[in-house]
Amino acid sequence: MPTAYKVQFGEPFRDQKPGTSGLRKSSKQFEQPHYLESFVEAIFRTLPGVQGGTLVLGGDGRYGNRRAIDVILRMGAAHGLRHVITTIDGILSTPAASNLIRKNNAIGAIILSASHNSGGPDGDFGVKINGSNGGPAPESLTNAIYSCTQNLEEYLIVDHLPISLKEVGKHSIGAMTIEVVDGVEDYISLMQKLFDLDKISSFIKEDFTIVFDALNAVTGPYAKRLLEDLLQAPSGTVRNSIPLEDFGGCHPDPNLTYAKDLADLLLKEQRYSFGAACDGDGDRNMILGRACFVNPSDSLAVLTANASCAPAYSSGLKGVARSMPTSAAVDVVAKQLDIPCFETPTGWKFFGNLLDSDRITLCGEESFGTGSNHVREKDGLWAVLFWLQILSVKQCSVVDLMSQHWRRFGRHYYSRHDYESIPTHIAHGLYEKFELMLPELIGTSFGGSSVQHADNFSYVDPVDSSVTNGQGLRVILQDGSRVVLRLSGTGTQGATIRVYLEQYAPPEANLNQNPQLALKDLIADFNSLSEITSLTGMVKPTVIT
Ligand code: VG1
Ligand code: CO
Repeated sequence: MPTAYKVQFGEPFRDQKPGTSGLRKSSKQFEQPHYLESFVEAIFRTLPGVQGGTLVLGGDGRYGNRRAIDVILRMGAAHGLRHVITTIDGILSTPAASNLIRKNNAIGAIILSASHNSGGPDGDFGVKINGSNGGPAPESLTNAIYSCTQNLEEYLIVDHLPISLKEVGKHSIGAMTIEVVDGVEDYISLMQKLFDLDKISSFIKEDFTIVFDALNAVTGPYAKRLLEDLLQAPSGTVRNSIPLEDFGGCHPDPNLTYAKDLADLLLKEQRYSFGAACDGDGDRNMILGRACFVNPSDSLAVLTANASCAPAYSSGLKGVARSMPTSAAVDVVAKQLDIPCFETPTGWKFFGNLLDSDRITLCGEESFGTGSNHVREKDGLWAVLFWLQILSVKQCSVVDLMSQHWRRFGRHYYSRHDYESIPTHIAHGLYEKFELMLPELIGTSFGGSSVQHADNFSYVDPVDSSVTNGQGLRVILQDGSRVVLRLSGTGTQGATIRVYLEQYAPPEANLNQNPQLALKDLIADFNSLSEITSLTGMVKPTVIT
């Protein structure tokens, strides 16, 4: 039995505050001596059930994944974990990790990923912590982990050579067993339970061509097995399918800017009927049809309206939820279905209580995230299958499904403008200045309507009554349009300002406008009030979605 010993590192690291989704920093920062260890020590001191418990461990394969797995195994053994479940090559998507936690009654997971941020020695690394329900740790836990790091000067570890992750098998470090499982299998069998894959398979064989871009990140092996083996899509359907440490230099963020090759195939060349991509850790999805981009807020609304097409949801939905900046497209559907619709702060952790208490079945975010009660994370490939399932039942194209949807429910024109890598003091200054303006905005004219309500969103969890303040500035207009301003909690360089714009057009209105044109008055009024161009020195956003 290797003996546990303490390593002292002197000054505590004061900057280990988890953001929207775990601790995310540059790979360089994580490579500082003792940096990763300090955060992991805080997790092991704080996460309930470590002594004698089972932990799920893996990541999206980015640079640093393997080293972190070795360190966490050695520290886990020192802290008395009984069992660790990890995967071949340590490759594990975020939704698959959530499933493994739930299947194995684990105390939680440590997921090594900076999600949609770039990877490699010059990119980002991240450590996400999930709890025993399978979902991202709630704020109470991440706050406790952070405060633990503030006084931490030492950590507990054992010496051990790296465990081979090349094949399925069992190993041990002292009393702790390490089970290397195939990270893909359990996830695939979950998908087989939720969807009628035969139906999808026949549909895509009838001249409905599909393409998927894994962006050299974690979903490659999952998508290959699902789409090419099970659905029998032609080989090569899954592009960039091998997870690479630096994602081949690309940004594993499935949007029109960073998944441009895929977007060109569908929108410009119009070579396929359906296209999709997922992010670094497999929890996000982008859905495209021939000449049709599906806005993620609309995607949640479409899944909700057509949920009964999938066997898993054929008996109806308990309710739905969306994050505050996500458009109200799903609200309109929920109203027609007569089911509850909740509005939560940004970040998947806020859906956990609603899912656990069975108040909702589906939920989503504008940031290309959709999911259901099958796990406690957003799930990229699940969304892809769900879309294919609906299309296979309706026997229609993406563009037809979208236009039918808007004709029935109306359309929420929607866009998000991101201003990335802004000096922190400038971004915070702009935010604070706009917050101070909010009370005076009420009653004034804005974007062709007038301001009815303006505040900084605060959330009372309907299940445990916990309160979360300061979740984004909202300006709500008389006609239901909204402008929301938030600062990102996932960036690693300077600050990122996100501006979310939304305007509703009823079923009888013109539903085929370009969103940037439909929203131009809102955009112009926000830009001039916030002085975003002069304050940031940027004439246009870095990314427009
Ligand atoms: C972003 C998104 C948010 C999402 C979060 C984590 O956060 O806006 O909706 O939950 O990323 O996604 P922020 O604070 O940068 O806006 V992921 O794919 O990192 O797990
Ligand atoms: Co992600």
